[in-house]
Amino acid sequence: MTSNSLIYIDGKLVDREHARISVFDHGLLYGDGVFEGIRAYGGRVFRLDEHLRRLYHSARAITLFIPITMDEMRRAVLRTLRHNKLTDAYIRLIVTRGIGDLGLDPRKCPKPCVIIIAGRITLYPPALYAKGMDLVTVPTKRNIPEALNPCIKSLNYLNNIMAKIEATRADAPEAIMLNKDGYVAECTGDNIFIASNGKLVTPPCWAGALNGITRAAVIELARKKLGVQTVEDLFTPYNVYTADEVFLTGTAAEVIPVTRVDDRVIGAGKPGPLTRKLIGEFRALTKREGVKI
Ligand code: PXG
Repeated sequence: MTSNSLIYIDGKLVDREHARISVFDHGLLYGDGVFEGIRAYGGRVFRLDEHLRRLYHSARAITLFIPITMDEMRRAVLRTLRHNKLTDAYIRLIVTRGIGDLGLDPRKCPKPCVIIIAGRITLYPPALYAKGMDLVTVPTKRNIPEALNPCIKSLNYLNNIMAKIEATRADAPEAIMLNKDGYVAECTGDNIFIASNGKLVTPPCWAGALNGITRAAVIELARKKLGVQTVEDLFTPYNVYTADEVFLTGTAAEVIPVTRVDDRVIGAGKPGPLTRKLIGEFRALTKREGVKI
């Protein structure tokens, strides 16, 4: 991010050095808030309305009232991008519960805080797309939906951070997280797909996966563009080890091949044909779609 970047806070664009929030903000004190990670490609914001819908749904689920309408939020995102002269960018949208006291009660937080940061994105190295990445299954289980539903993109990412630490210790860039029943849920910041016998499978959201925007786009592309049967279903690590192809999807990663999981070689040990086609289709989609900045 450049040093002169402008951050949107509650309707104002302020210099990065002056972009501050209170130590009494419950976003900091309790991880009480929601967020989105969005990307712009070539002057267009990819699936902006889908991201906004998910943000407002996450907020509703935690009874957080966002003080501006979705339309105003859309305009605020575009304005922040324009003022930062960004055409290819990563956009972090954050809504915190706002300033309260040193107690959990959100009723003490009268005014949620809306923050929009637009900057550059850190991507996986290109070599990983050519060779495929190594994953490990980590001991930390995905949050159970009955406690904190993984469909809520909340500011409390400790569950994913614990898993990420475990992956890093095993020298892997991403972790497979299982749900409490031992089924594959997702990764720390990406959704997972397996391909077996020409069919694609991804875990259903109720099994502990975020309703990924890239995931939805890939399901659509696989069905409509490639004519590949794509279903949401439960599967286990065994199904991952014995799949023909495995890949991850996410705003930062797009579509990224996986060629090793827990020391098992996946398929032929290199990115498979379906994965490669989807990488191409997804990149083409990001070039032709999106809300103009
Ligand atoms: N699962 C989780 C837990 C996520 O946080 C995804 C899946 C993929 O969803 P989308 O909608 O992006 O296809 C996410 C999204 C980062 C970063 O900086 C992480 C995400 C998005 C953007 C950036 O690591 N996670």
